[in-house]
Amino acid sequence: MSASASQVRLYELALDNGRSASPFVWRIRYALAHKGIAFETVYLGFTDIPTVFGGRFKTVPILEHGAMVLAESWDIAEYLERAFPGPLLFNTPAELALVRFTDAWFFNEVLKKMFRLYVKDVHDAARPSDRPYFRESREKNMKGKTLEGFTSDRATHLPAVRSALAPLRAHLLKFPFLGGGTPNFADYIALGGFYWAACAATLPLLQRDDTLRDWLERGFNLYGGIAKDPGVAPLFE
Ligand SMILES: N[C@@H](CCC(=O)N[C@@H](CS)C(=O)NCC(=O)O)C(=O)O
Repeated sequence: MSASASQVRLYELALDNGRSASPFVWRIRYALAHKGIAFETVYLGFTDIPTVFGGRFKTVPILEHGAMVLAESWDIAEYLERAFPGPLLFNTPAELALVRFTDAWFFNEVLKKMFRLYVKDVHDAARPSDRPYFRESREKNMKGKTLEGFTSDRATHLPAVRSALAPLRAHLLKFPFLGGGTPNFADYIALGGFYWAACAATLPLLQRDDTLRDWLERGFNLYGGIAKDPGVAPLFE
């Protein structure tokens, strides 16, 4: 059996409502769809991660493909590109480099701010058996605050997240996707972040008239409606 014909398994993070909710997992779900790779999902809770593969990995996504097992979303994306034919995720090294820049920008300027807004919501949406671990591991970085204390004034942080999104809005007024005429891994990185927020959020992230709406709609509808999920919380006020 060739490497590409053996079974692909993606280890994902499951919330109590059964949804797969991790921005890092979602970029890989999109990448697999982009390349047309069939895969099987293995759902893990936070506290299940150390119980698979002898505790080798601390985070999901984890990808298993024949004898190859790896974590870290960028390593997985680059592996998929090498191991599978089909549409390229990165058409040139320059595209890959720019997508890496987009990822660094999105993580530092947007995703970290979203984590700040939604950390308690993620706790509340996690499987009950994961909640004590999630609370303890996150509160360690909150300088003595509880999840409740840390997020009690979270609405005051909304304007900062919304204005951090200005570069996305400016670009998407000119192009249908971050990748230009067609979506690329930069779109998948950002869309994964928004889908993750929608899975747990109890506070809408965006204003009703935010111009990101059309791109989000297009992005969630890609690949037969990959992230179209009427059951998630509204992203818009
Ligand atoms: N750098 C990693 C980050 C992955 C990551 O942080 N995953 C989170 C879920 S969003 C996780 O598995 N956390 C496990 C934990 O907090 O114990 C990647 O790109 O894959």
